[in-house]
Amino acid sequence: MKYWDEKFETMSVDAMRDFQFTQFKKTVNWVYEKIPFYKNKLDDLGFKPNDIKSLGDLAKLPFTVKNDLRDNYPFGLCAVPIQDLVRIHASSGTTGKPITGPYTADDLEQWTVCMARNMTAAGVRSNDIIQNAYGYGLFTGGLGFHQGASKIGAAVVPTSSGQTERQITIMQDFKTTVLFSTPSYALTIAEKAAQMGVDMKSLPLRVGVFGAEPWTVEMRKEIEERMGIKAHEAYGLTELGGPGVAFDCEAQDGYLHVNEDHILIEIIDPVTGEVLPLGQKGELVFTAIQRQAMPLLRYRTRDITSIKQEKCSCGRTLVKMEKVYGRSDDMLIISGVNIFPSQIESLLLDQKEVEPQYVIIVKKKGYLDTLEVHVEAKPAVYEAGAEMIKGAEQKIENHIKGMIGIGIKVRLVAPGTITRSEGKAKRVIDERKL
Ligand code: DLL
Repeated sequence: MKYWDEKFETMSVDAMRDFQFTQFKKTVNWVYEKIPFYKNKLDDLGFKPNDIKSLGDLAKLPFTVKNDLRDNYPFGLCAVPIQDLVRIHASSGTTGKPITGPYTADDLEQWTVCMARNMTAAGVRSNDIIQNAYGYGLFTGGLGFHQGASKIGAAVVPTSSGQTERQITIMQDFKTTVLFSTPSYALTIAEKAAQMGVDMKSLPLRVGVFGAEPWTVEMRKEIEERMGIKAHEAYGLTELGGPGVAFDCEAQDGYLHVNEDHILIEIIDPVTGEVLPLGQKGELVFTAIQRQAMPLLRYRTRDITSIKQEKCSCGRTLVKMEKVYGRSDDMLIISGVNIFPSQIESLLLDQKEVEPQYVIIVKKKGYLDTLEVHVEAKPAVYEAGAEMIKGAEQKIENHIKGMIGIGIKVRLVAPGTITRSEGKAKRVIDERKL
């Protein structure tokens, strides 16, 4: 079976728009009736739910931003009484109050179906043994993937993240065929296996579904190579119910299918808020059209991407969004040039002298912001001594300068000295804020 939900995954664009319109109208009525925050916002605009005549009216609605969720913590944006909730997740974020993700039983079922689509597209089947190394707990990764895997009838091993040696032992003993984790933790597992003398390529593991943080195509290839697997992707966020928002398919063309029967997608100019045309990069904005507990209108994710609408070689018609390489908050501006940490990752990963373990340090020198990249040297390079290291640093600095036009200091550090990730990797240390 190639699709989990053939009807929705391969629906004609016209039929999808009709379906979305019905759901969209229902949702706006629902939030207007049930959530005073939205009623007030729409009243302020003089907009009534019955004014909605087409999907184009979406652009007339107000945005919802992260601070709206924080200001209404914990249940101010909840459309149902607490007794109707069956689950509450939360994301800690980096600053301020956490963000809550409440679910009714129906929300939970829909989320599970979206996860089953994601896994089916990645080639996961009911006879697989899945090691789920996303963190279980408030984070949506652990339970979201668990539910999807149970739905398709596979055997889930709920290892959660961490205890990396044990992950590898279990992988050998249980003959795990599928791994779920963040990409950075997958790399940590591959490295630990090598240290333990385990050849991952000889294990039955064949597929990984990775996400929850930006990772480049180069990183995907690195993981595929080290583990001898096909690495697929999951994208999502707590505010929209967790993973299951978008997923890649066999085409692996750097784009992810969006579950657009559940979520309307727009790309806006992050400064003006104007909706951008297909193909143009901007901030991703989502409207949930099937959720009961917390259906957000025009939620600004801060993730930067673009969208394209074309039938995919996999047969799915679901709109595609480009892989997210970063959030607007993570963008660094150095000498007037905008850079995402993931661009640096791409440039480092094709350098043979270094390992894919790096951290970017942002400093202030006088009035200027500067970047320093610390990347682990391959053991042979490190052992060859100072001259070899200096030469490699110089070469990588030139490579980066040639590609993005700015001077970045590169330091090769000793193998094993950069903190390994067990969840979302911390790639940037901003010393300006220390
Ligand atoms: O990270 C949900 C998730 C769990 C997605 C497991 C995939 C797999 P949050 O902790 O709320 O939720 O973080 C959401 O993480 O806005 C993006 O900035 C980033 N993110 C998530 N998936 C990807 C991805 C989960 N595939 C935030 N590529 C989002 C790039 C991603 N960034």
